[in-house]
Amino acid sequence: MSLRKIPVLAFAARTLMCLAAVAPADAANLVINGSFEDFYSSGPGVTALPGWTVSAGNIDLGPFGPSTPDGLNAIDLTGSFGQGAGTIYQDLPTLTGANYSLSFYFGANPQWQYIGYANDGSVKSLKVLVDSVELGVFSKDTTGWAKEYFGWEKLGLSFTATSDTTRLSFLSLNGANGTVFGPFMDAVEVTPSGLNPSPVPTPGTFGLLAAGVAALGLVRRRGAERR
Ligand SMILES: [Ca+2]
Repeated sequence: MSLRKIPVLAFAARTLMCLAAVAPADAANLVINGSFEDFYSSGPGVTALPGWTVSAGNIDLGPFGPSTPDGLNAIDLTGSFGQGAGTIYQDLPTLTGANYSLSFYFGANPQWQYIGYANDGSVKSLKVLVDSVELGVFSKDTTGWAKEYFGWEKLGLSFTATSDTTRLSFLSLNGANGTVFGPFMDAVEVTPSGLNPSPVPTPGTFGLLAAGVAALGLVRRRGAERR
């Protein structure tokens, strides 16, 4: 093998490795502070949260008892002080055309039956948005639940990214007229789950693929010339 061929082979191998790395089997969570264990302040009425933007109302963050699905903290997406329904979002780094799995724990606050603050009904609901697309609305009826039973359930969803930044939003649908009991959430995870069967190549990925194929062709042609 000539010395000149080594960089070409290395480049081709790197290119193929990059393409293979699009959907690793055990990819890391793209969500920062998805379990709400990191915080500036906990308790009722939180409006700032590491990794997230609280873009409407406020949230209640803290330990909500031993049933919390992951770590110590979870959030009630309907906050306190009559600020209405809370909304949080996070912008995730994504690859256009790639598929992603989203999971999170969803629960509901039953404490309107035990604490005398304003409440807007037994059903607690949240909406999930990916950019402006609604991924789902999820509800739980808390009637008759014990004070510290939150009905935690792990939900699994999926989406396809349409740009290199994807905004993941969670909106409480409770909180009208200053009511303060809402949907709970914890342990938000987003991981790559593979490319679409017919992805639309972006200029970047198409260029990378073309460069890899061209490099392999160059190696093959040089091999033929040597024979
Ligand atoms: Ca947590």
